[in-house]
Amino acid sequence: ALHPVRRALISVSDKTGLVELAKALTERGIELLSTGGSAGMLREAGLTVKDVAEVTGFPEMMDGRVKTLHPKVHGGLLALRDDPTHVAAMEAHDIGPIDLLIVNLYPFEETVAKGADYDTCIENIDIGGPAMIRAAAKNHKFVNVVVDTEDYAALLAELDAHDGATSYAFRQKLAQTAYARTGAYDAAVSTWMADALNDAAPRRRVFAGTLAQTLRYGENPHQSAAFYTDGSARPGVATATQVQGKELSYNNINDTDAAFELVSEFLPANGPACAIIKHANPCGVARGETLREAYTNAFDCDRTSAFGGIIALNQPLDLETAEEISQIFTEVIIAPGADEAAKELLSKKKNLRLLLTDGLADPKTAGLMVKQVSGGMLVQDKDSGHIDMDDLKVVTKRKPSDKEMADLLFAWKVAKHVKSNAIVYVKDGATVGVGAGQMSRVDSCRIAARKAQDMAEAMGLAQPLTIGSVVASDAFFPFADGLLTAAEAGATAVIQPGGSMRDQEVIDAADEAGLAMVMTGMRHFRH
Ligand code: 93A
Repeated sequence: ALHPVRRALISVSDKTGLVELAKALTERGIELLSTGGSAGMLREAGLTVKDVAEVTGFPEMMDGRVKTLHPKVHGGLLALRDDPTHVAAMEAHDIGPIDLLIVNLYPFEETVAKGADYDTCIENIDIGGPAMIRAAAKNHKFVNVVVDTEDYAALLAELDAHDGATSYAFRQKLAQTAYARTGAYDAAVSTWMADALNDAAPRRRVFAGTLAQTLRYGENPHQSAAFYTDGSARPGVATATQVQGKELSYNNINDTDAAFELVSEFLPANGPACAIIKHANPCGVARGETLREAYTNAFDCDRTSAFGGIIALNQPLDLETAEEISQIFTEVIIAPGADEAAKELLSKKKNLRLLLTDGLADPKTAGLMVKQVSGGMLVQDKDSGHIDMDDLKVVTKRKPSDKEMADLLFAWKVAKHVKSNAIVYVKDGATVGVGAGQMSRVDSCRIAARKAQDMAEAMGLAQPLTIGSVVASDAFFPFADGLLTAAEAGATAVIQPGGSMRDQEVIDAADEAGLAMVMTGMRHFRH
């Protein structure tokens, strides 16, 4: 079902490529109708265009709130060209058919992202645009609707392939895209309003994203996958600029996100920090006097796992750190910037992806996490919980030393980003053993200690680095066994939420082993 395109209505906020498109349409003999700003730009470019106001017989009014909401427009979009009663109605009311609609909406999402005030956001809710888009999409049997500047080229190619007409399959695809756009647009409006209400009441929600990238495959090669972005301006994997290397994979995106969110816990003002991630868990996190030292300290936690890992830095990548990282194979580096010299060096590493962000992500910002289960979605606040020194309760006879305290707080921040059950040993501002994702806490304690033992052997050290370390547990110790395992591994201080029925038993065991222990009163499960 080829259908010729004779008349187009153009009404766009994003005027990218507008003049070129309109010229191309005019050259193909298509008559143009347009709204105020779009028409003005086209006339300036020397094109012939008819104002929608002239078609409707009404001026654009109420600050533009009413410009295209008129039967002469909507009748032209919705009329079934093969239905005699519709054709008769068009004739009776002097409604001309519109075969092509080019609309992109008021930039509501961008306005919100910019932090605009309430009234400005309200004014940027487009009403007439979505109404036309939905009308044209419904009538895709005859009408073409283009909502994305990126589809202009495909439209022209289609017109050329069919001598000024388009195919039904093409219009159907456009219509599907169009409804995805209006759906996402209203989702953005309702999400913004939910945030504005900010009263924790149960609320209907719509989750939508914009297709940013089709991925080669998902977690495994037999799964297809894509990356959808939510328009947030938060520094991170979705908004980073990829400087080099092949396309990120599904797992890369997931791990890069984990790495960057973790390293963002460490303010650059407190010194350089590095996180290395494998399978969404950190296999090394450290501070350092220099960025290079932060990296090598993180690397030394678990050199075996760090191979092919994802590295996040809390400061711009410099040459000496880039040189150090280049010693082994790394999948991705993400950092808030990079020196020219570092970029130059890495450019020789074809398989390494370098992603640069605009600063770090604020770990305290609120947001929602969505997790899919069969038959639905689980939605919760992002874990933006954090503790300060004042929130800690010393529960043992011995108080942690200042040095232990610094490492405890460091270990706690890392534990928040380790899959539960999480156990993190830290010494001198570097993880020395990470136990992740175990079904029993005591296993996580053992695994982390054994990994430290393995590293000591590999590095030819006299004793594992857990000797004289501190340990963090993401949730309370249900029994004393986990704590005792950590003490045996050489930990001298413990940080954990507390709240177990057997807290006293665990505290007694800590006292007996000479450990210092603090309780946070906050848990950091992560699954
Ligand atoms: O304020 S509106 O919701 N009322 C309308 O009737 C209407 N018609 C088109 N916004 C409306 N539009 C939007 O105006 C389009 O979706 C487009 O984003 C914008 C283009 O305006 P201009 O051509 O004046 O720049």
